[in-house]
Amino acid sequence: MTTKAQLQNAPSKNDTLFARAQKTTPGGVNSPVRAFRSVGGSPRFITRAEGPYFWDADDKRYTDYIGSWGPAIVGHAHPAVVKAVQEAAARGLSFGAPTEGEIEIAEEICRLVPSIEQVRLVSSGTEATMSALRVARGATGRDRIVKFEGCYHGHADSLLVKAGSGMLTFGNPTSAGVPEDFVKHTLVLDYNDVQQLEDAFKAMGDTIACVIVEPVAGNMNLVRATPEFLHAMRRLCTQYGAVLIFDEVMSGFRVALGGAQSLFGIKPDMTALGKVIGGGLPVAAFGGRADLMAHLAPVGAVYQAGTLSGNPVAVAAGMSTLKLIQEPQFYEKLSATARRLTQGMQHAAQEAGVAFSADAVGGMFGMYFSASVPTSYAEMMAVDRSKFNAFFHAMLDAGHYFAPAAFEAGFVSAQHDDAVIDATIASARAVFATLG
Ligand code: KE4
Repeated sequence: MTTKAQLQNAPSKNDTLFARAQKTTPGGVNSPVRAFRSVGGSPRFITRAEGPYFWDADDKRYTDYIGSWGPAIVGHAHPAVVKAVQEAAARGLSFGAPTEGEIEIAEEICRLVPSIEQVRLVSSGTEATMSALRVARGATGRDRIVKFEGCYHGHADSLLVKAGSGMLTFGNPTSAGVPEDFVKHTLVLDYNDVQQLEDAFKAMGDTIACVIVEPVAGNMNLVRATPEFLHAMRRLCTQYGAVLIFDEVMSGFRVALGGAQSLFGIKPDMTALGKVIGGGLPVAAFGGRADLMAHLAPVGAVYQAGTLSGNPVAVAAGMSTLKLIQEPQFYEKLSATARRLTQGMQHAAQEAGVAFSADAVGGMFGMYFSASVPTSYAEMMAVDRSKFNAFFHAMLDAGHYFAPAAFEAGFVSAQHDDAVIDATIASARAVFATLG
């Protein structure tokens, strides 16, 4: 008979699974951020999820504020999405041949994002941005690309770059295994720095193939782009014949039905999408002006391909999700939910005298242990990470699962109702009191 004391001292199932996972998979995870390296401790191995919740291997329930890093916008295991996947799977999992479902989702994406005249489906956001870059280079015949410090566009070699030493010097790899040669055409500038962007174009604008940007940054935690920044980017790309790529893998269908581009009223030349358009299964996409997309094989000379691109089961999940997010008031409610959370957290922190701020755009939010909302990468790097880590673990113990890193955004779903949000705020109030 196991005594209570023995039970309390028994290693958690999460710890056992984590130890086992590390024997066969580097870090025990299939994507680094999941390993809790930034916050310490063992990751939670999730066994099931429903609505705003998921449960770990010890059968502990959490309110989930990651939502699979964006895809779970309608809530986990939504009956309509599960049904669509089950019905599609019963018809076969993958054919390696075109299906009508791929036409339907392509038509829906083009209808919802007017800047996209033609679109190609792929299986990850990395593939989407990598392919969009290749189209831009193929269409312009230019090599140079511009990205911004703090923006993440997936792990394609030429995008794993940090800013060079000088302002207009080319980047250095952020990852081992990426040859200097692969990043020598990548210029890394400061997010929201209009002058620097102007200077770069003045210096080398006619050699720039494209600029790629997160129009609402979510990979240095949430940082809003200023309208001036994005409008200058649009003007300069047009003036110098560079392709403007909006990486909306995270912001697409997350901040608004038409993505961040609809909020800013800016028409990029190409857009990368992912996450929400797969509803949790692997669907991503890149698309834009028809004259650019015409460079893609088999029509044009820019090669790109994928065994599971447009997979019928994944497309069924994505299409079902795209239908649900078009329900009346979907984004009004989702934005109100995210705002309820961020405002409630700010009030709770203020009561405790903790330097804390928060922001939300549509259904994504940022929380910062700093007195004001960071507006740049440099300001973001100054937030109090140890306070965040203490907050993260205390909230995790209380059953609220936030991103296990200070520099990640958070996500709510249509199933996070007021009672769910208010329970999180109540827990946060107690945690802030210990941090004050
Ligand atoms: P994937 O290759 O992970 O599907 O997408 C890459 C990507 C591209 N562009 C943006 C704006 C993204 O946010 C991402 C991926 N986002 C991360 C969240 N920080 C995914 C989580 C992870 O890496 O495990």
